[in-house]
Amino acid sequence: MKFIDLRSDTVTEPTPAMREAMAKAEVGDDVYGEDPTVNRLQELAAEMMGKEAALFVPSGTMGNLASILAHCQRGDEVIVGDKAHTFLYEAGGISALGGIHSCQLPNQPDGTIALEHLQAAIRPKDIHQPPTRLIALENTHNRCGGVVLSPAYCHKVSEFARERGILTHLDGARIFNAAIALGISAKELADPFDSVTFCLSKALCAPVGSLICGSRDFIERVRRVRKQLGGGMRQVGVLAAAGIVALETMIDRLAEDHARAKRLAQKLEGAPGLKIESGSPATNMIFAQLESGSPITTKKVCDALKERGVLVGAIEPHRFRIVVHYWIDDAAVEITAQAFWEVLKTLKTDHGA
Ligand code: TLP
Repeated sequence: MKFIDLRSDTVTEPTPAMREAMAKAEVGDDVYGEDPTVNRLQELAAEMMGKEAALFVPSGTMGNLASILAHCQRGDEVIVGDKAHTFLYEAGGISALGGIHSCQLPNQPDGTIALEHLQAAIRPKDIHQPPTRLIALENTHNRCGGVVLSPAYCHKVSEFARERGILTHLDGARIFNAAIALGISAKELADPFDSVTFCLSKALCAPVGSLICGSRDFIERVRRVRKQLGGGMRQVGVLAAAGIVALETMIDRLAEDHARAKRLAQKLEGAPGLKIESGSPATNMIFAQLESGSPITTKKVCDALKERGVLVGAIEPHRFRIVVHYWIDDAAVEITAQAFWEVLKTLKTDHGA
């Protein structure tokens, strides 16, 4: 059975154009810096983010990890949101591998961290305390609903950080979704930050890879960290070739995913016991909730949806994440909405509600 898979945009498979580019890619040994396709991808990425240089890494997780390790020494502190991917879903890599202390500040529902919280968290010069070295933000913010951080807010945070000699990093795994939603370039969103990572293997459909972008000096340090982590790859132009297709052809069409996500949310509106979160979807992710305390859980709904060929994310007992991407067409939107209504009606009847 071929599923309609809305668990994540990470499930996207490469397009035929990507597979063709991969088959034809010119390659070399990238640890020697001699893979022409990787070099081309890195130049393109740096240019699109308005940074001096870029480095290809196998995943978004390694992109954030290597960036934070290159910015911080052991015992330094990085400020992250308490709903940040780096904090929740990266297996504690920065502490386990880098001895880096994290300070988690509350993410507001709009994905920001309040400036007054940042202000209160900056460490004084005191040998008892880990020095605040870095502030990391996320755009779009996944766990906060795929919401978009504005360039104005990001500039405020980066000015605040710069005045205090603190560096800034952006987890821009889905920076192009944010840019398309705002109708501005990714460069404008990357501009406030010392470093940015973004992913090729989410909504852009490439099979593997992320780029870290920043100053030439920073990228040289990151290259060394990538080697330490075992992420130095050899004839990796076969993967970079798909990344080039992603950057050249897959960005503008993200608007279609956002429009389909809106349409699907509208169709789900009013389904028994289901509430679409306010403001959702901001980009390609719909977040929806069942009444808390209800015996109908997301797990039960997901199991029943699966039998109808639809997969969605049960990210909490009563909270769904439904992610629209390239492989979700209009027919898939219809089928998903219909399956949701049927399953929720049936479960409601079964539970005598
Ligand atoms: N996120 C995945 C899961 O890990 C939750 C998903 O399905 O959304 N930053 C952000 C904001 C992300 O959402 C992700 C992946 C990453 C980094 C890590 O990327 P990968 O999976 O390439 O290591």
